[in-house]
Amino acid sequence: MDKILIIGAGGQIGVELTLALRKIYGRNNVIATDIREEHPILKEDNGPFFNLDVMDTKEVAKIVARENITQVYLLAAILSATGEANPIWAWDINMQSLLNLLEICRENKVKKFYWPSSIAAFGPNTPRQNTPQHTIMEPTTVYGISKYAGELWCQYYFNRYGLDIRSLRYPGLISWKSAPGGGTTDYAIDIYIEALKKQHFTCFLSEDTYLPMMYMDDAIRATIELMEAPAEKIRNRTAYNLSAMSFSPKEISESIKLHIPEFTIDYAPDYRQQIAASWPQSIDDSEARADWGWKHEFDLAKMTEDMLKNLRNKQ
Ligand code: NAD
Ligand code: AKB
Repeated sequence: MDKILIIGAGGQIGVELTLALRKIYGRNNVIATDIREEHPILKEDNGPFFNLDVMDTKEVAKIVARENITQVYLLAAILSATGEANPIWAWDINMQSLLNLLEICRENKVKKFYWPSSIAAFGPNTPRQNTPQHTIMEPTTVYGISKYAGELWCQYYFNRYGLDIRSLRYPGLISWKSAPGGGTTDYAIDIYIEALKKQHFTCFLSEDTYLPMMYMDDAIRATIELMEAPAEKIRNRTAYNLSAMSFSPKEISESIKLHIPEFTIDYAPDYRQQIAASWPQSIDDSEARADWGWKHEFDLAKMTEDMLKNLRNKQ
C-alpha cells in the first residue's frame, strides 16, 4: 500500500490535494505537513498531520524512513510576488527544499516524487502565445529562476538515478477553499471575493494583461492523473505545460458582471505588472494531452459560476 507525504499541505494547493489523495489512498495513508499550524479544513478532516520545516533535512528524512513513505508531494515554496521582496531567501527555500527532497527520495527509494513548476519558468524572450513545451526559457523573477533550475534538477535525478519524478508547469490557479500564497495571479481569486463583499475591485494588473489560468478542480485532477499515469507515458522529466484557459482582468470582470451586474473594477498596476508581462499569455499543452490524456473541464464561464456559488455558501 502506498504511503504519501505532502510537504506544504496547508497552502492553496496542499489543502485540496491532501483531501483528494485521502479519498483515493485512505485518510491514514496521506500525511499532511506544513511549517504553519494545521489548516482548519485539514483539522476537520482529522487525518495525520505534522508540523515540519522542509529545510530541516534530518527531520524530513526521519519521517520518510519512519513512515515508510512511497510517494512525496513537495508543495512548500515562496511564490512570485513574495519572492521578489526577498530574493535570496526565496531562492534558498525553493532550491534547498527541492535538493533536500531529491536526495531523501533517492536514498529512501521513494517510488514517486511530485514537485510543481510554473508558467513562471518562462521569461520575456519566450514566445507568449501558445508557448510550446520546449522553447526559450530565460525567466526573470527569482521564483521563475528557481522553477527553471528545479525542472533541470528533476530531470537530472531521473536520468542519473532513475527517480520517478513528475512535474507540471501550473498556470495561475483559482480556488475558493484555501487562500493563495503571494502570487502574481492571485488577483483572479481576490476579484471574486471582493465582488461578493464590496461589488468593487481594484486590480493590481492592467485591464488587458492576459495570463494562463486554471480552476483548482482541474489542477488537482491533472496532478493525480499525471502521478497515476504509467511511467512509460511520461516523456517529459522536466515539467509538462498544462493549460485550461487564458483571460485578462477585463474579461474576468465581465464574466462576474453577468452574475453581479452592479460589480465595478478599476486598475492600479503595481510591481506585479512587470512580473505578469514577462510570462506567457497562453500555453500549448498538446504534449500533456497526447502523452497522458490531459483534458481540462473548466472554462472562464463555468469557473465563475462555481466560484461565486461556493464563495456565497462559505459566507
Ligand atoms: P502556498 O504558498 O499557498 O502554499 C505553500 C505552503 O508551503 C504554505 O502552507 C506554507 O506554510 C508552506 N511552507 C512554506 N515554507 C515552508 C517550510 N520551510 N517548510 C514547510 N512548509 C513550508 O502555495 P501553493 O499555491 O499551494 O503552491 C504550491 C506549489 O505549487 C508551489 O511550488 C508553487 O510554486 C506551485 N505553483 C502554484 C501555483 C498557484 O497558482 N497556486 C501556480 C504554479 C505553481
Ligand atoms: C504566482 O503567481 O506566483 C503563481 C504561479 C503562476 O506560479 N500563481
